[in-house]
Amino acid sequence: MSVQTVCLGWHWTPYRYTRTAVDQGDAPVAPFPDWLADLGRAAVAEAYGDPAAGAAYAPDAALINFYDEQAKMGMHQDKDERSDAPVVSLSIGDTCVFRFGNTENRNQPYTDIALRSGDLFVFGGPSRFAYHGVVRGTQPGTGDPATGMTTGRLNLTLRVTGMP
Ligand SMILES: O=C(O)CCC(=O)C(=O)O
Repeated sequence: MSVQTVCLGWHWTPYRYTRTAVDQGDAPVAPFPDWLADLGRAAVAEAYGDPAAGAAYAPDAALINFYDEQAKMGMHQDKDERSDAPVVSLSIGDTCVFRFGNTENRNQPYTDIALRSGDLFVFGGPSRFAYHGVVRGTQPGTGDPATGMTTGRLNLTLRVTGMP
């Protein structure tokens, strides 16, 4: 992993969620905003074709990752949550190659997908614990200037931590 990360709601460090940023002097964690939960609910409703699944979705943490041109993220599973609720991923800025694998191990078979600014990707059902990662090298100049980002890529993943 070579991204820069900030969290909302709960702070994530390998391999746990905490109420404060334990690796940054116990700094407070910014709250998880209602509008972002609404976006997550809309994404799940659309991906599942099921308004009830969307309405039931209650994310309480977001990891926000910034990728510069050199950044990558190795193949991993999102499994530090005490919940199998979907993970909703939103991409903003430069296009990347997202590698979507299988649930058994970090090897092939996997599918490489270009994630562009504005793309939403939902990990749910049998794909919830699929290995995934980002290939090194976002594609400079491919973002949408209307986002206000001049360089790099932001990825937000919305999660249900299952924490009390
Ligand atoms: O940047 C991405 O599209 C993937 C992010 C990711 O895998 C993660 O936050 O666990």
